[in-house]
Amino acid sequence: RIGPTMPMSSERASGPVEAPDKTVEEFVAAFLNELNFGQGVLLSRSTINDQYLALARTVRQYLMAGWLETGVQRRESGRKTIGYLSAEYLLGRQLSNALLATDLQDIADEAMKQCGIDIAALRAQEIEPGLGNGGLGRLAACFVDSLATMDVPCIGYGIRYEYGIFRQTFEDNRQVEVPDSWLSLGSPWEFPHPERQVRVDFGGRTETYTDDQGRERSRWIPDWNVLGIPYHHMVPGFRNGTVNTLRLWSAKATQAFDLQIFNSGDYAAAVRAQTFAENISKVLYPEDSTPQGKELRLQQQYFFVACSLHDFIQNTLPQDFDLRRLPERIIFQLNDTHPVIAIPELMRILVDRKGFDWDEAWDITRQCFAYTCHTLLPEALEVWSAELLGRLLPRHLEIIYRINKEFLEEVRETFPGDEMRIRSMSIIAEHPERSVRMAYLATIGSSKVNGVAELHSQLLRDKVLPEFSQYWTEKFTNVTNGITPRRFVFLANRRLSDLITDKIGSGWVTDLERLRDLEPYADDADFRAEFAAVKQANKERLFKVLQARDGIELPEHAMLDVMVKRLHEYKRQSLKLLHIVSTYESIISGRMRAEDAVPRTFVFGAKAAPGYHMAKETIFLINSVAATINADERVKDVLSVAFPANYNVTLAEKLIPAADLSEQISLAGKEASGTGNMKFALNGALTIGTDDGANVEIRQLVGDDNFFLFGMTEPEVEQLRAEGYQPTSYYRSNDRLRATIDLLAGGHFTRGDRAASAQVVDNLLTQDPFMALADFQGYLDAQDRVDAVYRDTDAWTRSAILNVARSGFFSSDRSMRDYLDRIWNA
Ligand code: CRA
Repeated sequence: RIGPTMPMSSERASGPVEAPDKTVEEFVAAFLNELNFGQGVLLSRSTINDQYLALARTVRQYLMAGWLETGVQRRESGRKTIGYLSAEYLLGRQLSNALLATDLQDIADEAMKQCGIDIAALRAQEIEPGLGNGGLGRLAACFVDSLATMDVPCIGYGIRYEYGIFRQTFEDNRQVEVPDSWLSLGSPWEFPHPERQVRVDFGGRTETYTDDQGRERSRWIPDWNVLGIPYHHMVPGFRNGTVNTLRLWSAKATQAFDLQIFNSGDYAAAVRAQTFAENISKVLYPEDSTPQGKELRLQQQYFFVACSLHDFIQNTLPQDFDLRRLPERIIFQLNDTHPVIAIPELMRILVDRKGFDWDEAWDITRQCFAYTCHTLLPEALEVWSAELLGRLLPRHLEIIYRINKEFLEEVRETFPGDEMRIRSMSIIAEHPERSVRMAYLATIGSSKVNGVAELHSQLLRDKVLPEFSQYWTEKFTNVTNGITPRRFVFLANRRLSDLITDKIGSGWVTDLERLRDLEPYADDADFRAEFAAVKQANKERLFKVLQARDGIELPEHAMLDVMVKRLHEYKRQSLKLLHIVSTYESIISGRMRAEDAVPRTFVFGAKAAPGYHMAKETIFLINSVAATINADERVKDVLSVAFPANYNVTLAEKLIPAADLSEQISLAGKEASGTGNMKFALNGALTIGTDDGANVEIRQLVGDDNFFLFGMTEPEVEQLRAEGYQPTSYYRSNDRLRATIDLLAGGHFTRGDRAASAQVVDNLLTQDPFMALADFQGYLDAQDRVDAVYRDTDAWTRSAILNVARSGFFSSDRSMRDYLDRIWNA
């Protein structure tokens, strides 16, 4: 308690915050307390949702002391903070992760049993926060997990979307999107802090004036604004007492808003104005690597970045902090270009608000940012029209122009007369309209730029930003992505975890390279039998989930061949489909006897961006093929195809541990990294894949014998494209390909309706932008090698064990160490 003689300087003066004891009795008491006093219900009258909320709040109690203590330490220590700026965090369910982090799983199980509650039903009650599209958003969630586990100061900044990634349903085999109202039953994991609201300005104009020292300056006269309300989430480290913070911003209308724009005294208009403001954090754009350049999206980006910078500078740093030392205290990591408007925003704060000279402000700013590029697709590199940027953020556009002017003058000094080069390095593009290349702004305004796998970083230097990587060799680096072993092995695959821990101890959970110690067990027949039994048990668990969730029935004994990721042409779900149809065609045409085939179950999981036509046609075709094959007695129990709707983190946790074969078959040079590939390898699936993204590193580590490689290399792809790629030549010269495509085109899977499959088929035959037909034969040959190894159970299991033992490199803890060493200097 704060006593009269106690110094007020220590934040601990308000008394210790203690967690309940880690006993079943205390847990039950805390739970009933939350149920009665938090939810206001009696156990006998409580619903599952009441119980879920009370359980979540009980677990929260065990994290609270650590959270508050971590906050005190962070403020007192003066250590550099990682400000992770990300428009997406694909968190997955929180309850199981919190129970895992606090080591309360068994106690909670027993406590719920004593209350007569089935804890599985409570776990199932949680709607996962799907505040991301795919890899990039899930990566952010893995990174904050690792930083907390490593006790590194980090604040994750992002947007509290009211609606996350849509829920996918299928109607007549077609994708139908349903809004994801994940907050509708209340989220026990967030802590709103309306008192820490931040005002964010938009629109208006700039004007020049002369300051009291006679300097010409510019200022922004905005014409509307919104409030950002922070919602804090705990990010618990793994059993280390550290709890970092994720701070997600929600938009709220200001009073001034309706007064300024709609000051007619019109009540309905005022309410409309409120809706307009609050739309900013309403919904996640469901586009994975294909931004549409929508105005609302730019509003979202500036909104969360402005809130976050303000929060750190005004509320997190000590009062009167000398901002010249800002780089000692923060590094903002830009998760792709989405938050890059932070660079001119920091310049605006320093120059317009804090009175810094331009040069000094620029020097500070560049040290405070680092940029990660996550793509190679040209259409994924964000470019904002200057007209739009100038209308929404006129002062920022002015700052960008000046950054560009000064940068180009610098380049001109190094390369006098090389106007071609200078134009190609300009942040401003002039065609087809004047626009701002956000990746260039990010590169110029950051201390470091990295790609997300070795091959990707190489191609980033050579193909995407070649002039910049020549100009600043040292600025460019690589950090290969990683995944958290806590969620994706320990939590998702308890059986495998127990088996591993039994042999090598539990240190691997926070030091994944220790999995190497499993290598000798690959040659141990007893261990192989146990390992295979774990895989089989995981399959049975998955089949129960799919049966309950989707009504899908699958055969018990078949190779489980899984392709889960966003639906995109470059990822080539259509190539997977060609393989399935080709196998099916071989059997029904009598070329192969069903008894001679290795029984396989193919599982797809994939959402398509709602506006991505070809992706949606592909989903339709996969579903149509699945329905036909599953109903065909000739291939019963030999071929099955499952496409459960709404693939998400929750389903991934069940699917990945059950998989035998991991499909990573993008066209070489297109997948920046992939992270699903790592999750599968660590759970003992073998990969069939191209030489692309992190597959390259997976194969190097697990060894050629334990990886099924096929397809063109990136240089071969480039060469073929240069020669003039003609998909029809493959169709004409390859009998199996022709038979496959003919069956697909002939209406066999679409009740005779040839038109229904025509768009995907014609696209493959006439354009095939991602060269599925060129890699078809290589893929089939690799699948034959898969079958051959799978027939030899011992050889297969041995390879699977070696995949686990040799994939420790792909822990996101290692990624974080690389960022700390190569980028953050922290
Ligand atoms: N779509 C890449 O395509 C990569 C992740 C995370 C992606 C993946 O290959 O594993 O990022 N790119 O680095 C992206 O979102 C904007 O670009 C992805 O998730």
